[in-house]
Amino acid sequence: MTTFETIRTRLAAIDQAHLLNFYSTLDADAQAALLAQIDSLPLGDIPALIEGYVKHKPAFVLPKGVAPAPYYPHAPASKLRPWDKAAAHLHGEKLIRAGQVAAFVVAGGQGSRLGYEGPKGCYPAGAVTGKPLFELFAENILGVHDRYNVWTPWYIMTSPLNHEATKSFFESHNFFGLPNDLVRFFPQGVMPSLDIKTGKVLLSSKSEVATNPDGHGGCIRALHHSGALAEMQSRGIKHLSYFQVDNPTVRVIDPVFIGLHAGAADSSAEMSSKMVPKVAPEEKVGVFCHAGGKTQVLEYSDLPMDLQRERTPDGAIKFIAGSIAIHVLGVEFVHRLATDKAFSLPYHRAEKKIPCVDPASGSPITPTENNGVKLEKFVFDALELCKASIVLETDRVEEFAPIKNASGSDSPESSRKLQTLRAARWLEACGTQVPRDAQGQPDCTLEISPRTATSPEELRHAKLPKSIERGSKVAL
Ligand code: UD2
Repeated sequence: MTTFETIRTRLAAIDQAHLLNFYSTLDADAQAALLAQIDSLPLGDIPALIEGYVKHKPAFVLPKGVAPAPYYPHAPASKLRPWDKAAAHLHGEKLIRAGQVAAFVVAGGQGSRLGYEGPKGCYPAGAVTGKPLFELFAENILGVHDRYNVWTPWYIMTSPLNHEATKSFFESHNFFGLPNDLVRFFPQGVMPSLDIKTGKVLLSSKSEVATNPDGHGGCIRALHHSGALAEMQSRGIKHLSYFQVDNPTVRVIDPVFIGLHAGAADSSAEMSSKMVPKVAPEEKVGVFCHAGGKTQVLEYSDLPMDLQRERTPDGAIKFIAGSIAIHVLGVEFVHRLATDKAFSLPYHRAEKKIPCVDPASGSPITPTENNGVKLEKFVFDALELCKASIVLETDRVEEFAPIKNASGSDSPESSRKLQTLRAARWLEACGTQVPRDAQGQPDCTLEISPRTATSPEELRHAKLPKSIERGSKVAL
């Protein structure tokens, strides 16, 4: 049988023969590309996925005895759970100096909410300078080199949809001053996008299947398949500092968090997380919970609202630990999962508007309501597979100023304000006067490069102005 016949037979067996409806109208190159694309998809899994995620929605089962996850409080002297921050810091620094830590950003998402064309990491995010997100992360790594005299490798997960654009962005910016061989790009996998009513795989054009990146949880397999994991092991890297591409204030390499992850008595050093206290029960973030002896994140849409609204006797939100998607992953842990044939993270279903073509006529369809289902895996579902996993509380202003939406919350504007607020706090802690308005907010725009400092303690070593002028824009 020719490849065409083989693929046609396989598609017919799973009721997806329409994917070749326009095959005979394509030129030879497009025909070959379409067959190769179809061949790369997990065709055998499709019928069960349609049954389980499109025709029926998977039922959420609340884990028995679910309770809030314990966490290390931001203030180490807190009566809640005292801990030794200085010891964690020292331990983390030792691991960084020993070259056992790498940075890992997941940057394969489509960033459709922001309405920005191109990889999200190219978005101008610096409050004053407009430096792209990728440059801010690179400056974190340059800062680590300045402080510890060690180069921290940086792994960047892209998707087939933005891989080349991401690489050329780094090339055209000369890797933002990082040695080229320090940065490694690898693409995650994709899943076919499915018609919301019938489950049929959508065609994005007559010659291409509509696909979507398989979620940040796809990183476990992608790290392995790409060879990145083997490279890390040969470099002696033991811990991956994991973060999302949308957060300009993330501490790319945080010695305290890394030290706690690797050294705390109740951590298995497999996967650890940072959290911020939720501001309101309705806030739309995943929540760290504990059930059956395991830490897990329950999505806000799954955790029943009456539980989200529960309060402790002193009036605080009981399920308070909101996920900001900052983790440390043990390289051994990722290796154990990725090489286990039985390993798989669950899929999550998202309903989306997916531009496609009519499978009968080939006419383009621009949907005005959700017409498709995307299936994605979430990295935090790996938490349940850890022997023991810890959560560290952090301050929202200190390290969470994400850019997700074009306006309103989590927008470029809210991020600029948070970057400024954090810089104002740090400058004031170092004795610089910062003008504030009647509401107590900084009356200026500030940006501190992560190369200059990633904490007020580091900022003390920088040359600082005595005061900031009202209304001015200052980058340090
Ligand atoms: C995520 C979390 C949410 C909260 C929030 C904090 C999920 C489902 N929710 O929401 O609980 O922690 O972040 O900011 O994760 N990505 C890939 N490949 C993919 C999909 C996403 O690399 O296939 C990356 C994407 O580039 C980004 C990150 O994952 O860096 C988050 O993706 P998102 O925008 O879908 O997640 P969000 O903001 O809805």
